[in-house]
Amino acid sequence: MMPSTLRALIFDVDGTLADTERDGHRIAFNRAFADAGLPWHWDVAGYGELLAVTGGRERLLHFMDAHVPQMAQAEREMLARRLHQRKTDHYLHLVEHGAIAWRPGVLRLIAQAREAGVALAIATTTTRANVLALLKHAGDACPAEAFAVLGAAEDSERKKPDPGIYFHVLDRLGLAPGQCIAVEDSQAGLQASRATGIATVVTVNDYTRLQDFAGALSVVSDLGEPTVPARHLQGLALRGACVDLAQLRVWLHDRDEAA
Ligand code: XBP
Ligand code: MG
Repeated sequence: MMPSTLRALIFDVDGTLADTERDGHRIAFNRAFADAGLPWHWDVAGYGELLAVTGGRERLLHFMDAHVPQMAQAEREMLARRLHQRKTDHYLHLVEHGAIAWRPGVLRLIAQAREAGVALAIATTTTRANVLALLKHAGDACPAEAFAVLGAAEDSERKKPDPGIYFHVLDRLGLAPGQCIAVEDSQAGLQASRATGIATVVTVNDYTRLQDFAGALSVVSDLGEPTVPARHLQGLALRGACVDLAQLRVWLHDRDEAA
């Protein structure tokens, strides 16, 4: 087997670049419900269950199936669209005002990849405006221009675990799956990336740590920083304190050896 050369890192967004769900999307949904005079409130635990449905509008429709079953389908879809637009406005406001924390090691690894000429891409099911706002808030550390491809909800008809967004990103990068590594935080994300054959590192969070990550290259607590080591949880072992390019290349090599 030809040894794989790492040419691109493909990052998921929600839960991977930053802890966006609990303190971002969830709050934004609740604000949209309040604006519309609806008595709905998504608490931290309940939102974790709703995350089984990927895509904010799809999540809303799923919730409405149980809570307003009497509402006509067309009306339900219109309400979901309106609430989701409002929710996006609130989310953008939260990001712009610094409510969202970047996860350990992400900006470090991105900087290292840029310096080494390893391409960067995004593969997310979230709305494009949300990604742009998140990147803008990171400033020079992570400008949108640093990403060769920015694949978002608008680029794939189906949401993860469907692999559509990963196929789109590979196509735009002009690379084979074996030349890339994806970083994901969830089982749905891992299923999407793995279905295209991309080796995937999982960084878990409170909403995803108990999910099934069989088939991941390695599962770690986060990407880690030299002074705040990541914890290895599953898959290929973590050799140092954090996930850097050298570690990713070793993992790709070890995977090839085992194949
Ligand atoms: C996670 C999602 C998204 C967000 C909400 O995306 O499923 O739907 O929860 O964003 P990923 P929207 O992990 O692939 O980044 O409301 O814009 O859908
Ligand atoms: Mg995610």
